[in-house]
Amino acid sequence: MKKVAGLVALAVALGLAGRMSPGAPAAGVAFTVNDQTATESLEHWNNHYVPSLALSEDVKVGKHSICGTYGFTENAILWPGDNLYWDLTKCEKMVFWVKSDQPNDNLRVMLLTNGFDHRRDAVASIGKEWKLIELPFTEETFEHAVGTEFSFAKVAAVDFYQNQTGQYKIWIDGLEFVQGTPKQPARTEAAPQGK
Ligand SMILES: [Ca+2]
Repeated sequence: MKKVAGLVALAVALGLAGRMSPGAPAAGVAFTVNDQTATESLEHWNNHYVPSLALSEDVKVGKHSICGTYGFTENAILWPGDNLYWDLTKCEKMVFWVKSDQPNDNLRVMLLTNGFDHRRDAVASIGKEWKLIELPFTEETFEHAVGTEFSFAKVAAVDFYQNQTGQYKIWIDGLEFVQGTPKQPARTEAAPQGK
């Protein structure tokens, strides 16, 4: 019950409570993040904090990007679904194309395990032209840690957070969690001779 209460608290913190039910992915399976699932529709986005969040035809990949005007501390959240988590230890990095109507040196990309109180942040610097951002899922890249419960194996949301004074129109496209290169199987040791 404690876990359920925590998730409800998380949902409330993220402003997701109104979206928890119809349309959620099949139980236990977080959707795979790629351009088709994450930046061709608003289905998995919570735009509570960026009311203008919408599809745009100003694109880098496919037919649509995700665009909105972000004020200081305003943020848009991509989430895997009710009671679901991404296990990012199975992925190498996240990539996305991004641009803004003016330079912004402090777009934070937050990985949230349990609301804003248990997370890690990376910082992206963006400009007026489309730029490819690659963020390996490592503590070095997501260098800013908050709280004690964060785990790359248990990520309940990815949050794009505008941490700079002003209003910035920001486009995000081609967002993808990239699978790591499979490791070579360990060399089989030669069977010991005799018994
Ligand atoms: Ca797209």
